[in-house]
Amino acid sequence: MSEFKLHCFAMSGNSYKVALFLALAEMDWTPVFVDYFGGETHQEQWRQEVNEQGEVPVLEHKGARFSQSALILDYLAEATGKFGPENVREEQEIWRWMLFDNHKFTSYYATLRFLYGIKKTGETAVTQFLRERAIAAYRIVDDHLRQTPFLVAARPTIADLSLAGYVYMPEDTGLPQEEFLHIAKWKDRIRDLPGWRHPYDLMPGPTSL
Ligand SMILES: N[C@@H](CCC(=O)N[C@@H](CS)C(=O)NCC(=O)O)C(=O)O
Repeated sequence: MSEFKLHCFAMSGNSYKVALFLALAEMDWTPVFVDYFGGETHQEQWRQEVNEQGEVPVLEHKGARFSQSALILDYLAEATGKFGPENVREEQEIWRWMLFDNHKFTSYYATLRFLYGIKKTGETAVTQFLRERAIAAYRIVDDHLRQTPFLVAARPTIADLSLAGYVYMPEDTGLPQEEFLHIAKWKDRIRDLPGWRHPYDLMPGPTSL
């Protein structure tokens, strides 16, 4: 039996943050497919047995269950000694970027992708609003990456893995990707890390609706 189990599905960028950690760190892990589009995370039994918050990713390790990707990444860094901070200042910076990611960088982009790129709602006031917010967050990250190869250090940390959740997803979201040159180079640097794999190759389940 694998040391780690990750409840996830291919199109979940939040799950990819954790799957990417496990792949890059060469951990012994197994994905457990969650039928999100079939409503599994809304089922009472799933919520009771897996996550009362109704979300993936959920990581199982040594009989305990963890949810919230940032917390899981922090747990994994601590448990494995990989991709974590080397001092308190770095730890603070990692959390500053992971919180920004959860509130803005991933959050607006993932919701835009879900509506515009996956459900194909077409352009609406909501997608316009989400795109504006996503672009504002992307500009901040792009500007930051002008000065540094990875978000908080010269090496990749869990902050990079958190923000990388959705950046390799192929769906068109109408974001002007050509504007974000430093994000593009950062994506290449992460893609070049040994063990990197695309989300759709790492996690099970459909890759379109
Ligand atoms: N802040 C959470 C977000 C997790 C999240 O939104 N997961 C999505 C899949 S990518 C989900 O399970 N959503 C369930 C729902 O909204 O009903 C994290 O980083 O783990």
